[in-house]
Amino acid sequence: MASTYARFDTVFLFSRFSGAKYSPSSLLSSGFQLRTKPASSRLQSIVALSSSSGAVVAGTDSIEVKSLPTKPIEGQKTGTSGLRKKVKVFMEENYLANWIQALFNSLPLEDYKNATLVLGGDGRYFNKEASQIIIKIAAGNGVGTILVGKEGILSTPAVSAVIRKRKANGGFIMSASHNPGGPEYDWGIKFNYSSGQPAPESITDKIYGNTLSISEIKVAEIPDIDLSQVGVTKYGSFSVEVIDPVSDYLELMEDVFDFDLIRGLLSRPDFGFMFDAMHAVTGAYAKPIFVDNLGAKPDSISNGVPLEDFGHGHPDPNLTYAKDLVDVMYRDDGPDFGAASDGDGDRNMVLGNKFFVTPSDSVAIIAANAQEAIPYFRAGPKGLARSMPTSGALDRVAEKLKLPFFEVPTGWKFFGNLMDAGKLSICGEESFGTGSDHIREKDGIWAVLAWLSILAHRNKDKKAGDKLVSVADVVKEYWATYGRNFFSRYDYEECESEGANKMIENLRDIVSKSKAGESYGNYVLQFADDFSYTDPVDGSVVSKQGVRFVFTDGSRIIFRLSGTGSAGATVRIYIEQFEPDVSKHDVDAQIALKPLIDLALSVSKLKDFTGREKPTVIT
Ligand code: VG1
Ligand code: CO
Repeated sequence: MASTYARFDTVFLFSRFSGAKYSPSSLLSSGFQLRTKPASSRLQSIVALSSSSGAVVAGTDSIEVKSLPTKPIEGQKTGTSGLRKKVKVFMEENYLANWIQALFNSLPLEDYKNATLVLGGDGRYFNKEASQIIIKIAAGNGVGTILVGKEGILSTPAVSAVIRKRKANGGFIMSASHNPGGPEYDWGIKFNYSSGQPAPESITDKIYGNTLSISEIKVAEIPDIDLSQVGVTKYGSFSVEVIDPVSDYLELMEDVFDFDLIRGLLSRPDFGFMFDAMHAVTGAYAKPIFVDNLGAKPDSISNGVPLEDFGHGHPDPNLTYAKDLVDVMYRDDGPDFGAASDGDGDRNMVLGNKFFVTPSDSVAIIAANAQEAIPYFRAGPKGLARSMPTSGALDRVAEKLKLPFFEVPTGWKFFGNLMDAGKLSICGEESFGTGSDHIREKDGIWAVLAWLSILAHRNKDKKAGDKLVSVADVVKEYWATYGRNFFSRYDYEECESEGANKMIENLRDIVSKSKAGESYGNYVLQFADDFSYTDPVDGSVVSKQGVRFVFTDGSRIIFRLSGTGSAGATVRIYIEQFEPDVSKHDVDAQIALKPLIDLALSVSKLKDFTGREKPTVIT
């Protein structure tokens, strides 16, 4: 039997707009069987109050916290970025609740007791129900305040920004990011810490450990919170504040960038702009930021309404899944600048007219231009960093600008410590992730504003009729200065796990026997290893982060298994080759890299192990 115990005296406060909508508390019909007081008995005790933030009604009552018995559930180990599974799995009895309770069981008491936590997500299917579950368990564990985005909406970068601005102790992000959403697809949850950064492995390992021993869930018996209006709802010392998802984030962007400079570019009749929100969370941000604040035309935002299933789309901004945008950008009369973002708004793809900017080049170009084009970097970046598989373009910028440089494993959580220690300003991943220490997540809209700043800066003295400096001009000038790092990634999605694991095991075996100086076709091996990383700030070590073959001319082939999929195994192969000769910079990357790609396929015996003839996505 579940035991019930009263917590504290409770004051009810709820928005004037939503007061009549209370329903008895229910977590999930399939999940919890809570005995709740009838709503009417609660409503009788409500006494009207008023508050400046729109919260207007209060009364006293006592919150009841119920201890629900539960059993451990296998497989709740977080991957590269939080826990991701099919939504049907998360909807199974206590699946989400167990993980949330395990999280509270893993945190030091002072990190959540009477503390403030943030909650938001990308608007995907199941977020609304999940919000209520998380709020009730947070209240049940003694959290003081939950700040939640209206309708449960907050982009991943916005969660990070809100945590930092409001000095919250952490936050939950309800998103499976670039994975598709809807009843048949994916759901995910991630926890970020007080600096706004994704929880480090020391915490996620603890959470996983606790999911294997959990026996009770503490749930506050409070009604579902109305998330449709900004305002405060209070139960005793627990309160839920529904916040506007955009304003804190927009304020931060105004601090980082010169909005007047960008407005000057976006309002030019000779500059065409297009942003594809892919029916994902940046739909909520694009119009207020690009149109209302920066003067872009309303029709420059496409797929701008966030939908629970992303309009049946795959909200991954790459050449395959953002095809609508790519088609428009490759028209002769297409816009001069185009960009897209992913499910939760942390990724970005940048295009010029008939020109794709690889993410590895993008971060290098932003870093090379940051000081002159972006006010936040006026004093120059403190340091630069990239994930291991990301091309070495950024390394060359760091060298030229004489900046500290770091190579970390895949996943944004590895950048945060360096930023907190003041060693890192700008960083990126080849997987369409770019960002800086303005927050502790990669940031899609930030990257778009960074590119617009560079273009605006380069074109600020151009008169009507002058030819504008284009995206392609900026990239080619960069290649001419630094050389070009040809880069491509092949993804083989949802392979059978067994074959994929065996392939990686075989590669590890090859690596362990390899010797410098060995020939691989026309390439000579410099070294091969399975990447491991020691955090320069806290000394923590992670290993097995990707098998890499590095050749004497700087070329690399790298193999990893994805840590964000929800079914089977996704194999990623990363291929890179440096070309200093300007006359060879215009070659198509797939042609330039063909010998290395063939080498990667033959060394790994990918076809034999996985049965796959072709990748599902090439970027
Ligand atoms: C992928 C990317 C990685 C990124 C991660 C989260 O991980 O490769 O660079 O940080 O997704 O991005 P993996 O393990 O599948 O390769 V997001 O936008 O999905 O939070
Ligand atoms: Co994402």
